[in-house]
Amino acid sequence: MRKLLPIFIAILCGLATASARADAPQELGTVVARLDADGIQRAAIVGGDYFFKPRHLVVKVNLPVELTLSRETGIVPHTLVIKAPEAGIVLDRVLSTEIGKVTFTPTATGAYPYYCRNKLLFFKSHREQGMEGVLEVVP
Ligand SMILES: [Cu+2]
Repeated sequence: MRKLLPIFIAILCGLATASARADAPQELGTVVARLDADGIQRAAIVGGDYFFKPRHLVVKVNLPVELTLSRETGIVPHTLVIKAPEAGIVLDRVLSTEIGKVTFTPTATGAYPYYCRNKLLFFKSHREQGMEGVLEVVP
């Protein structure tokens, strides 16, 4: 499996690029961050009622990541939280319809959840309603 992972990622990358090009509204399952010539990995996460696109984002360890964050239009406020200090990633951002950027450098491989921490009194949390994804840090 470990040897097949790069091939698997390459295929997923191709699929993600293809669907992004088509600008299709369907949910993107897995996205591999694009490694730009300046050595920065770039990807976008969009939040909506009640989901994140993508649900699975793959980045490489020890290379800076620049995430573009936004949310779809609507009245429900959303956030993006990642609590992985063991990997050098601690984020807590309110998502806006205007694009915001965050940067970090993941320092440990693993799978770290990202989620929306919002919850309206008596209702299920947004996380429980589906606003959860996985940031996977790979070698
Ligand atoms: Cu939310």
